[in-house]
Amino acid sequence: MKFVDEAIITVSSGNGGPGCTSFRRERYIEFGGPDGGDGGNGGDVILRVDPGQRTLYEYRRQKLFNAKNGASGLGKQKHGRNGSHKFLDLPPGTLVSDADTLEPIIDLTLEHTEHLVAKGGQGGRGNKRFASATNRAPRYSQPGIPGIEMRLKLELKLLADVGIVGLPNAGKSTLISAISSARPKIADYPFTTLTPTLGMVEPPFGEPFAVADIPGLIEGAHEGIGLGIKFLKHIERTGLLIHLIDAGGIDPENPLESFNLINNELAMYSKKLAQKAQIVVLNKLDLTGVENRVDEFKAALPNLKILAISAVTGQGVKPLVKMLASKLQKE
Ligand SMILES: Nc1nc2c(ncn2[C@@H]2O[C@H](COP(=O)(O)OP(=O)(O)OP(=O)(O)O)[C@@H](O)[C@H]2O)c(=O)[nH]1
Ligand SMILES: [Mg+2]
Repeated sequence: MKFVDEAIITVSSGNGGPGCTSFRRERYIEFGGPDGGDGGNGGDVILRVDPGQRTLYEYRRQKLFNAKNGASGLGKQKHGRNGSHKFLDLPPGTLVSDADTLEPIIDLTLEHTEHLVAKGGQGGRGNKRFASATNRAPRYSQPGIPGIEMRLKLELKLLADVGIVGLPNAGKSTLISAISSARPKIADYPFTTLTPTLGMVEPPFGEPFAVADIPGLIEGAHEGIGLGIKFLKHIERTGLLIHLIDAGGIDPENPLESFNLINNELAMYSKKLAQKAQIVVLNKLDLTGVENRVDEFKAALPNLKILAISAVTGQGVKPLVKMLASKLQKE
């Protein structure tokens, strides 16, 4: 499913440096002519497309991007140095708009390489430029033109790398809250989540990746029962699934009941979903008495690597993130 990753940032181009008022001073010449140089131009803010980037993650962390100011002009007709440009590297597919008017500015695609969004202010002219036949010694030089500040809204349609599947109430939304900055509603009743939420996860190594929390699946989801079917379609395109199970709900008589139910729903929906790599995760390890259930579950699936976590206390969550990162890296 395509999700929208968003960031609002502020960019400002550099101020133009002021022109200089100065007069030549040489030995034996009492009144030298004007020799004040121009101020440097302020740097521009330029958007660049970087095909290697996939998320706006960086732009959620850093919010201010300034090009440098132009330097003042100097005597002896020296120009001030131009301020350096600020380049922002963005992933292809980023829609950039003015955050205040919501007017679109540019939809960056691979065909665009660079796009100037905020031009730097021009440097002021030095007094040398104002010399004329009637005014041989102008005492006037221009100030630089100020740069422009603007707020940009960045939006990127993003494909989730990992989908979390499981029964309602398994703790899917709690898990995405534990591993990303997403904050979906969490509550102790089924069908709390009605629409998918996307969270960006920053693992200790490798690239940030996007995880989708979708509404819980129930028996008959593939036939359209519950909310499931609408969202099964979307997780078909993720690289990896987390199959999340409430360990407290494991039936000692039939430990794989809910695990099989979900897998059956996935398989009935599509072969592709059934074959997708899964990480099986037992949640709510903090509840008293669940350890036995975890053991029973593991004993029923001896050949599968199964993680046990508590999305609430964070136990086992870091190893899960590392495992996701390394599986995604291998893809
Ligand atoms: N004790 C304990 N409770 C948990 C844990 N994870 C989630 N819960 C609780 O389980 C309930 C359901 O959590 P959610 O995250 O809303 O579950 P969900 O899978 O997103 O549910 P749906 O959106 O309805 O499919 C909430 O009361 C959570 O506080 C856990 O690790 N330990
Ligand atoms: Mg939920």
